Amino acid sequence: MLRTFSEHHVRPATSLAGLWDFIVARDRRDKARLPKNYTRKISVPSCWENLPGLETYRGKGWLHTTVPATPGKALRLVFGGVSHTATVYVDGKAAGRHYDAYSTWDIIVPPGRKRSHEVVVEADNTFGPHSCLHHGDDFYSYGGITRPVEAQTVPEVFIDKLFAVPRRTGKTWALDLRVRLRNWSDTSLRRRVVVAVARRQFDLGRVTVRPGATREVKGALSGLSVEPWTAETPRLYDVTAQLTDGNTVADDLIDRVGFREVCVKGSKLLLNGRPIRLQGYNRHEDHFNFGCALPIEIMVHDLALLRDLGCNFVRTSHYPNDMRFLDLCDELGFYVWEESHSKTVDLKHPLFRTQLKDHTVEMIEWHFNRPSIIIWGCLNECISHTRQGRTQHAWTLALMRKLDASRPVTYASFRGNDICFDLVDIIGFNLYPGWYWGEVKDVEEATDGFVRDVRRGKYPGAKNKPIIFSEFGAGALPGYHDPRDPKWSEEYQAKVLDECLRVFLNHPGLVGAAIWQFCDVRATEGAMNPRVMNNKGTVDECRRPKRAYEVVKQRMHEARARHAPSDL
Ligand code: ADA
Repeated sequence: MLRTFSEHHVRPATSLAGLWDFIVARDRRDKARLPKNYTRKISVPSCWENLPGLETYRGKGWLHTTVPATPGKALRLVFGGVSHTATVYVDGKAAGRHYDAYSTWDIIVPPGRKRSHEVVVEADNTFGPHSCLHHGDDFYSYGGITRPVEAQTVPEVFIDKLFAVPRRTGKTWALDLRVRLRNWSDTSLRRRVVVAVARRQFDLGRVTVRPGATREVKGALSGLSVEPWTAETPRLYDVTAQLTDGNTVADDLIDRVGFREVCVKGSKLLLNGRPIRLQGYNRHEDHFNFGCALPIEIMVHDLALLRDLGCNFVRTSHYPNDMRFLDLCDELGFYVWEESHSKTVDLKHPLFRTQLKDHTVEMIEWHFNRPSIIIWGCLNECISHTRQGRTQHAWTLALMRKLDASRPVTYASFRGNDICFDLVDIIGFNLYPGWYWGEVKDVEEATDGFVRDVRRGKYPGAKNKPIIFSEFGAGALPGYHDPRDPKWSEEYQAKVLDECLRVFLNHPGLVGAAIWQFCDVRATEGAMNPRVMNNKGTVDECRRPKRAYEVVKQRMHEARARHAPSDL
C-alpha cells in the first residue's frame, strides 16, 4: 500500500509489492530495447544495491511484472518512487517517463481486451547532464523501485486528487475543498461529487469533464465541530470524496485531515494561534540493510526513537519522504518541514526549472493534506548570496506559495551574506560551530551574533521573522572512543550537541532547532568522508545509539518540561 490506510472503498486497488523479474544493463546479452530474459528476482519496493554484486552498481536496470487487468477498464499505475529516472513500458510500448526518485507519480493504461499487462520499468540512477537534482553528494541516489507501487482500476472520469485546507472559524472549523477530476476517455462526461467529513455530507454539485482533461470542483464546508490537531493531540478525520454517475457511486478517494492552522506572526510560529517551538532532527531515508527503501517497521522504529529522544520535529532533508512516513507523522504527532529535492543544486543548470517544477508540483499535490507538514522547504545551501541565485530562489518560493498558500515557506541557508531572506516566511540557517569552524565554547556567541544580526536588519526584509537553526552537529565514528575528545570521537560529538542544544532550545530568538542528523547515511562513491558515510548521526546506520543519544535525550526532555505544553 502507498499509504498506511485504505484510500478507496469503491475503486479497486492492488499493491504490486512482491518479487519482480530483474536484470541490469551489464548482464544483458541482447541489444533489444527491452530485455528478452531476466537473470534475477528483485523485491519491490527495494534498492538494487541490496542484491549481491550490485552493492555499488550505477546504471540502468529493468524490472518486469505481470499486472492483472479487467477487460474494458483502464488501469492507473501509481509509483511512490522510482530511483531516479523511470521509463515505463506496458505490453512493450513506452507508456510514461518520470524523473526524480522522491516524488509520487502515475500513468494511465487505457482499457483493452487483455486480462493482464506486461509492465517493465526501466530505472536509471546515473548522474550526468540529464540530471540536475540528482548528483553525487554525502547521501546516496540508489537504484530501483524504492517505494510502493499500486495498480488501480479507474472509471472514465475518476477522482485524481483532493485538496483540503482547514480554517478556524470561531468555535467551529471550515474546510476549503478542491476535488480534481480526470477524464481519460474521448467523451465529455458529467458527474456529481459528494464529500463526507466528520459525520457531515456535502454535495459539491455536477460538472462536465472534457475528454483527456482535468477539472476541479470547489466547496467550503463550514460549521464542523471537530477536535484540533496538534503534535500532542494528533486527531485525524477522514475526508471521503465520492463521484456519482446517476445513482451509482463510480469512484472514491479517501484522505485524512487534521484541523490545524499554521502561520507566522512576527518572530513567532503559531499553530492554532499558539506559539510552538520545534525541536528535532534532519533525517535521511537510509538504512544499512535497506538503502532508501525503508520498510514501514523501520519508519515506526525511527519515530519511536525520535519520540524517546524528546523530539517533536523532523526536517525531511533533502527530499520529500515516503507517503507512509508522513502518514505516521500525522498519526503519531510530529511537525514536519518537508523539503523538495534541491540540495546544493546548480541553479544555472539548463534543466533546473523544468526538473524542479515537476518535482515541486508532485511533492505539494501528493502531500497536500498532511497536518504534520507545517513548513515547505527548498534549495538547501544554494547560491542565495548572488543575484542569479536570488532570481531562482524567488521563482522556486513563488511556485510553492502558488501551489499552497496555507503553509509558511523557507530554505536552509549557510551564508552570512544571504540576500534572499526577504522571500521566505521563516529563516532557516545551517551552522556548525565546533565542527566546520570555531570551538564548542563559541556556540553561544555565534547564536547571539546571528540573531542580533537578523534583528538589527543585516539581512534586508528579515528583521522580525522566526528563525530555525536547520542544521548543526558533528561527526562521530561509531565505536571510536577517546578520553581526549578528539574530533570524530563519540565523546566530541556528544559535547558539541550538548552545548548546541543547551543554547538553541532555550534561546528566545529561535523557534526551532534540528540536529544534523538522525542516523549515519551512505555517501556517494568517491566522497572523502570516513567510511564513505556521513557520520553525523546520533544513531548509526543500523540505529545503534552513539554516546550523544543520552545527552540529546536529556536536553530535549528538559526543554520540553521547561516550555509550557502549549508551547511545544
Ligand atoms: C550541509 C548539508 C548537509 C550535510 C552537512 C554536513 O549542511 O546541508 O546535507 O552535507 O552539511 O554533514 O556537512
